[in-house]
Amino acid sequence: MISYLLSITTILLSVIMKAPQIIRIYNQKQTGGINLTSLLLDLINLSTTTCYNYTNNYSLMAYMEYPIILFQQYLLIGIVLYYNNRLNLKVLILSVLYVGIFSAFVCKLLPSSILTILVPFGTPISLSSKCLQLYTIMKFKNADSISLTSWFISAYTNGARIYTISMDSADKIMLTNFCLNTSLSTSILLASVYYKQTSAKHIS
Ligand SMILES: *[C@@H]1O[C@H](CO)[C@@H](O)[C@H](O)[C@H]1NC(C)=O
Ligand SMILES: *[C@@H]1O[C@H](CO)[C@@H](O)[C@H](O)[C@H]1NC(C)=O
Ligand SMILES: *[C@@H]1O[C@H](CO)[C@@H](O)[C@H](O)[C@H]1NC(C)=O
Ligand SMILES: CC(=O)N[C@H]1CO[C@H](CO)[C@@H](O)[C@@H]1O
Repeated sequence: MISYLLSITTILLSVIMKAPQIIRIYNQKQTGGINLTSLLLDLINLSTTTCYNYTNNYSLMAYMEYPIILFQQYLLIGIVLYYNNRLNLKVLILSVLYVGIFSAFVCKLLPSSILTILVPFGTPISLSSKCLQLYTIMKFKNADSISLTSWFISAYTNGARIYTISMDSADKIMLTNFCLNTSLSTSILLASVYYKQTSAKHIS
């Protein structure tokens, strides 16, 4: 019963995970505390996962959340580039390159065995993405544009997976992966709460 509730809320929440972050940046018209490299690492992870699932003919319903999160990630990176005035020729060229590679995998012009090699890198990529984000907040002592809701959802969904995995398979590697992910998301959440409060005191 608890497992079932956790699974349902995890799917529902992960589908809207990035939206609060996009809305916050849009409202603030700035990106203080956000690390672009971290967002790009997330993009790589999400793209490989989506492509891999697609080329393996899994039913779309089984991995529906990935393309939805991927779409939000495009919006998020787009809005961050926009408010940093970085929508330039270099970004255009890189986007074309990205779309080309992505389409080549989807159309099976590139062998899906490459994706099979890339998938295990998802874990270190996702962990380094979070480390970079945490490091940026601590270094600049700034979390102004960080969405607490998005990072709460991230901590919650990863935490819920620890519970569901320990209930059904108790796979040690996956448990370690989700424990690390949960601690990093929680650290980012706590660091953001802390630096939002200190910067609020500065202003008043
Ligand atoms: C993101 O992190 C990388 C590596 O630490 C750093 O080089 C880059 O300047 C950071 N970007 C922002 C916007 O802080
Ligand atoms: C997926 O389906 C296509 C066409 O139905 C087939 O050619 C391909 O081998 C399948 N791929 C896998 C990994 O099952
Ligand atoms: C990155 O990939 C790993 C392994 O495939 C996955 O567990 C994790 O949820 C992914 N992270 C994101 C942000 O999608
Ligand atoms: C439904 C399904 O099998 N999804 C898979 C998508 O790809 C990731 C790897 O990145 C697998 O962990 C999922 O099981």
